[in-house]
Amino acid sequence: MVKRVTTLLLATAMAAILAGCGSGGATSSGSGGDDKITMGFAQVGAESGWRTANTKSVQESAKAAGVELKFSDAQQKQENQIKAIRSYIQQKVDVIAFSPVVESGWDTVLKEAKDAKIPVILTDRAVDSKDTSLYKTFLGSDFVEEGKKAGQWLVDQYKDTKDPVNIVELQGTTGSAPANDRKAGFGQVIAADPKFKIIASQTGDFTRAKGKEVMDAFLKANPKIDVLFAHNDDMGLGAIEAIEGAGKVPGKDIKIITIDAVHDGMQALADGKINYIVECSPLLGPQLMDLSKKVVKGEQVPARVVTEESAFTQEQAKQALPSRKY
Ligand code: GZL
Repeated sequence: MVKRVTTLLLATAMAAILAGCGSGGATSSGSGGDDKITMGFAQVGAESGWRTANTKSVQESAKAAGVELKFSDAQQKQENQIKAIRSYIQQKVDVIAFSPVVESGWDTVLKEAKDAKIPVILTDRAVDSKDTSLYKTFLGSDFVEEGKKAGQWLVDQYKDTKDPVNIVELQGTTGSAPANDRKAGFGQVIAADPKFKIIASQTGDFTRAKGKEVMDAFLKANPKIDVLFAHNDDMGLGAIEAIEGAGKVPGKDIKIITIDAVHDGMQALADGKINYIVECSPLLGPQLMDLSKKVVKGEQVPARVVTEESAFTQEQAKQALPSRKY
């Protein structure tokens, strides 16, 4: 009798220990339940209207999907994102997602996540790691395509003139995928005609304040500016303040093309101060949560998920504004 009871107790104890070893995710994060997962999300910062909308989408989608979200804001510093990822590894989250502030310098920390058997999802921005096994998928826009759309609008607008078209460019954060790729796509398209000249190009770090500051300098140094290409709405909105401060009319004296299509940008477009906006959707939350649940279960996911987006003229902005979600 005693022998049978001991065997039963041992078997029960063994079963309990095995259950606790799980996948290193749901059970070890102490979140209980089998399909409830914990996500560590390392956000870039809060630099723009786009980022604010993206953060809202991630937080609301996590709640709706029953995903326990640990969230950090890196104030646009790579070292802060790396620290956050390391802390998520320590906490043994089930999945890590982040938007890399710049493309380079991620291999070491991503290898640490891989060694800890925690899957990583890139969202919004990409990394230039050669080892694509360091992350499960990249969910976000095609920034080269966005730059090309911006360039094509300009080519179409100036198809009937041979005069030089002087362009100034406000680049996004130096070294970031959107800045590198938008510049490349735009440059590829306007290279078709030598009348298009980028006479000045500098980073405005995706912020309104820096966009205004750099546009002020562009205006002082360049008497004839025909076009501004800004890599996001926020820098374009800052530039509008500088252009008006210089006594010029934005959208008329200087044509303005931006990328994002956040509310304030679309309002300026509808008001005629911006001429064309290429959309870059920040609403990545729902897809991110779906992909995260799949990778935690060990299911296959596409290596690349490109978000759908369009572009807007001034007329189209007037029609679209009332129903915009951000
Ligand atoms: C693009 C995103 C960029 C936006 C900016 O997906 O990374 O960062 O275009 C934001 O507005 O700051």
